Amino acid sequence: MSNGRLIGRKENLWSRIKRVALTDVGALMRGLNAEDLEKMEQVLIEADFGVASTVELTQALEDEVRRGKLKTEGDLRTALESRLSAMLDGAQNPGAIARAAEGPTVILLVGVNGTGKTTSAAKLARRLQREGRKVLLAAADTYRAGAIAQLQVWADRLGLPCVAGAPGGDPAAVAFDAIDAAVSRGLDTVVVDTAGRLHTQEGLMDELRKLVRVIGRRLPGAPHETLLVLDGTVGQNAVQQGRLFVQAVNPTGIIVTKLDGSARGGAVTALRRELGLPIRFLGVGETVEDLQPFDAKRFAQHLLSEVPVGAS
Ligand SMILES: Nc1nc2c(ncn2[C@@H]2O[C@H](COP(=O)(O)OP(=O)(O)OP(=O)(O)O)[C@@H](O)[C@H]2O)c(=O)[nH]1
Ligand SMILES: [Mg+2]
Repeated sequence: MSNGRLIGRKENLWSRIKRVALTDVGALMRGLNAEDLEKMEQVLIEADFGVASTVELTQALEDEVRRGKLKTEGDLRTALESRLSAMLDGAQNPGAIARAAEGPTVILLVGVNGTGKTTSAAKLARRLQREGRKVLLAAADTYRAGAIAQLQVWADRLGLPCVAGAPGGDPAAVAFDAIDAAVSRGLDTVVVDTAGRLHTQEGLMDELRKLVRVIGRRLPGAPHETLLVLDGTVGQNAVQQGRLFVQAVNPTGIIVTKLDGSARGGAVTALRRELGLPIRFLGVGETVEDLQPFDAKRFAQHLLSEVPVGAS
């Protein structure tokens, strides 16, 4: 890692763009040249935007400069922010969780190990509980030792019922039982936590496909939401992981976690662009309150200024 990058990490994105790519004050008047653009691309790539988003952004800006639309640094910043916001925008109302027309609503959380599925299940349950829904948690990670107990602890804290099977048991059976329990107890929402790791990745995808199939057979139209939980600190790796889940279980949206602390949010743009799914929530800490519905405009502002996402 170069020293420049280390310095860059502490500096906000906009000052980095200015320092690296807009050194020549005449650049905006004469039009951005290949070198300016290359430098801007470099800054965005280093900030985890990914190649596709970076190229799209810089080309759009170059075009606007060429047409004489951006004359000052302020114009450029505003244009970048609004482009980013448009790229990030995905859902009409990212925080609105679907509701089944009939019977319980089933929400599935999927993702690789350690991304924050179980924590996000608890956060989401808390949010839905606050909206007046009657929530039941389902511990369908039967693979990892301790996973069931972890979800049960959250359920106890939130005062919510939790359905779990035996360790090593069939996760589809847990989901099936959870739906039955919700129906018989008159609960309207089932949040299903799943495993992040099995013996193999293909094994995990097969298990998730089966889980979705069984849930759909028990309750036509379910799962009503499948939320893909991705770790915002792992950059392009999250894009790679995400692709597997998109193919296997057709998620309805993304929760990007761990965007508190020092995480840079460029990866969120790459995820939105390359997975083609709406960003629905951001995880911004380890407590049940640390879940924010995604706001594209606000996030674009945060990205440029690099105020921590959790702070308002
Ligand atoms: N800082 C921060 N930590 C988080 C966030 N979400 C989850 N974590 C932490 O990340 C770790 C893993 O979270 P889990 O919810 O257990 O992740 P998981 O995806 O269920 O993991 P597996 O069950 O092993 O697949 C825990 O220490 C969480 O407290 C977040 O938004 N911010
Ligand atoms: Mg878990």
